[in-house]
Amino acid sequence: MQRREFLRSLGATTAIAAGVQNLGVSMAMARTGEPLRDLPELRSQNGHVKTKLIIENGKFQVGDRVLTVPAYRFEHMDTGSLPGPTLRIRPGDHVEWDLVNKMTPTGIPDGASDEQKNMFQQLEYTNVHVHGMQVSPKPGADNVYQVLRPFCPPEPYSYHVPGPDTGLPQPAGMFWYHPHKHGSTAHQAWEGLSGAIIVEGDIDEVPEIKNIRERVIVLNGLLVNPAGEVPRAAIVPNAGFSPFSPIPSQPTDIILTMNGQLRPVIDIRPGEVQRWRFLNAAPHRFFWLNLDGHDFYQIGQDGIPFAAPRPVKRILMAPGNRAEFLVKGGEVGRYDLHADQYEQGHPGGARPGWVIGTMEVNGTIRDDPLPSKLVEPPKMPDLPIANRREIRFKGEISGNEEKGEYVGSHDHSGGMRPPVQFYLDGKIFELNRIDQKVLAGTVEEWTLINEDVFQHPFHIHVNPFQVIDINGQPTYDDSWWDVIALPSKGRLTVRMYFRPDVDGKTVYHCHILPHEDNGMMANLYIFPPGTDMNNPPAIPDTPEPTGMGPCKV
Ligand SMILES: [Cu+2]
Repeated sequence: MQRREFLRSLGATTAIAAGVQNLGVSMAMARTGEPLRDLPELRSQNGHVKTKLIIENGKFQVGDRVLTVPAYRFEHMDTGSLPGPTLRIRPGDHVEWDLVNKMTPTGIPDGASDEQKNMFQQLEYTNVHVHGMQVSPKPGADNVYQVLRPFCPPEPYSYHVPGPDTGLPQPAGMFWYHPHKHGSTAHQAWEGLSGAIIVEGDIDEVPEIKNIRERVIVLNGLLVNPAGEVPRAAIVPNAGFSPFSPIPSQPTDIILTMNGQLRPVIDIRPGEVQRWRFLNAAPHRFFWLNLDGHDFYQIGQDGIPFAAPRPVKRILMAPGNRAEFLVKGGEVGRYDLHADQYEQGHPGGARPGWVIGTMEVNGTIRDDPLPSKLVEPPKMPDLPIANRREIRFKGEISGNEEKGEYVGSHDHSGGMRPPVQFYLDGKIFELNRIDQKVLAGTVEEWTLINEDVFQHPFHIHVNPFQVIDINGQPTYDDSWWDVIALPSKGRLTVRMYFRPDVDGKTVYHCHILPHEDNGMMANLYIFPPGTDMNNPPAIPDTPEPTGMGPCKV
């Protein structure tokens, strides 16, 4: 099939599936409208958390469906939670958890090999990433190169959350954890494997915030087939051939949930101020949030607080983004919370609009104050720009006819070449190719060039960044981000400070997780301060994961 015809047929099947999706919503009406639930939580005690993070298959009622998916639980919990339970900590805490993988395959086994490829594979292999946490990426800590096969011995992870003693404490806000095993990241996100990490600190002491009702809200995009399982092939709702997989997909449906619920109800009193913390844990879908009749007073982005609340009508959340804001209840009534239709550049068309929940204003009138100022946000150090880089994003979608330069030894060695690939600087991910070498303690500017219509969201581990310009226009905005959607066929420049006390090998990638799994990821090596960057030491190879299949069934 010619490329253009293929894209046209993709558009057609997606349109059919959109109808199926709407049908799914109306059928589910009977089960919507439950009060928004609070997720289970584990709070650090005396600066410490020690638990197990267990993944186990379970059954979950979502709308009128029963989903069979793997879910996270902490050691003290009897059953898993969809999405996962919340971890609540403070700067300076030490977190230790052992990851336990009891995932069992649903659907067609994928014939996992132990070779890392840039395609969907090893769908029950996992690991865990603490997104936005400014902790070491080294083995034993936030190491995304680790691979834990099912029913193998638990994998210990331990994180020293930067405290005030570092001079650069972890900001107080919302972060999150999710699987980051290359090849199964998207699949496990479609299953809802994700959980919030709340870091409490200075902003929690702001008088107008301190005692108000807080809601931790995890948005998921769950991809389910009629059996209530996440199919092993499709990545977008379509009834035919999936562009992301070599095998035909099943009819599927994406459902958007808040804390695992379809269209839940959030109650608030007239004049009451609540604090809502939103995480977009969906692998592929932007949420363009707005609430009928109400403004949002945004107090933080990607876990990093603002100096003062910013009133906004809408907030755009790319996959991986967090937005924290205050909402003040208006007059008694019901107000829908929307994820508006959004054109994120997908060849299948705009993602359709959804009502994801409802706010119900009821009860005794009060008049809670909104804060006028918050806290002192982290400052970009006044250092010369040590390096300027350009990173190019390009995929075999969005109307691109030509292919990028094909680099990637694994796929040359006889492995199946994925049908669609996504490139950074013309290359697909390669475990032991170091793409960028940086020096801890320096400031750099990276210009991110998007050659696609698709708004690839850039994410980098460990250190957040500020956006200096978009398409050459200065932003004059001191917000910090760890995920930023790139403009269609455009560019933006980010300024990053590589904190001096964290070094090691880690990654940057597109946070559209099917793009990441299909190659749009690269390695970053952060050398410790004092390294001679003209003659840096050799970097040892990251060992390939060894062994195949589960340890036992
Ligand atoms: Cu992308």
